[in-house]
Amino acid sequence: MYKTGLTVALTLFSTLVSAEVSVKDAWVRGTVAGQTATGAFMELTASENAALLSVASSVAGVAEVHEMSMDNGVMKMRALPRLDLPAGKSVALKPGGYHIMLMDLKRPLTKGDSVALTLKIESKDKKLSTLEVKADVRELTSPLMMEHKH
Ligand SMILES: [Cu+2]
Repeated sequence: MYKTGLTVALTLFSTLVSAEVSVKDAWVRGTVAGQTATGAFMELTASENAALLSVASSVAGVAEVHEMSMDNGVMKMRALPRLDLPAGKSVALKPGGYHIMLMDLKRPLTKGDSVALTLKIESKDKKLSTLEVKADVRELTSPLMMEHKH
C-alpha cells in the first residue's frame, strides 16, 4: 500500500515539473563605447531532458548560442543549433565554453544594468516554451572570454 502511494506521488511530481529549467547566476559582460558584441553566461539545470534552441534579447539585434573550443591552439567560436540540457545535470555557460553571444548591441551595457533574455526551450516531448531570464551586467574586469594562460 505504502509503496503504491509513493509511486503515485512521484509521478504527479514529475508531471508538474516537466521540462522545467532553472537558471542560476545569469550575467552579461559589460561593454565599452563602440563595442557591438558581448557574452551572456549562466548555469542551466533542466528537471527533464530538454534543449536550449535559441535566445532573444531586446538589447541585441542578434543573439546566438555559441560554443568556444580550442582548435590547434586557436580559440574558435561556432553557433550551435541547439544545446542539450540533460535531466538533472547543470550545464554551465561560462567564459571559454558555451555562451550566449549578443551581437548588434543597441546600447552600451554597464555595471548595474540588467538585461532581459528570452530563452526558447524544447522539452523532451518537443514542446516549446520560453524562459525569461534577467541577467546582471558585470564589469569588464570579470574573467575574460578568451582565457589566457601565462
Ligand atoms: Cu561567441
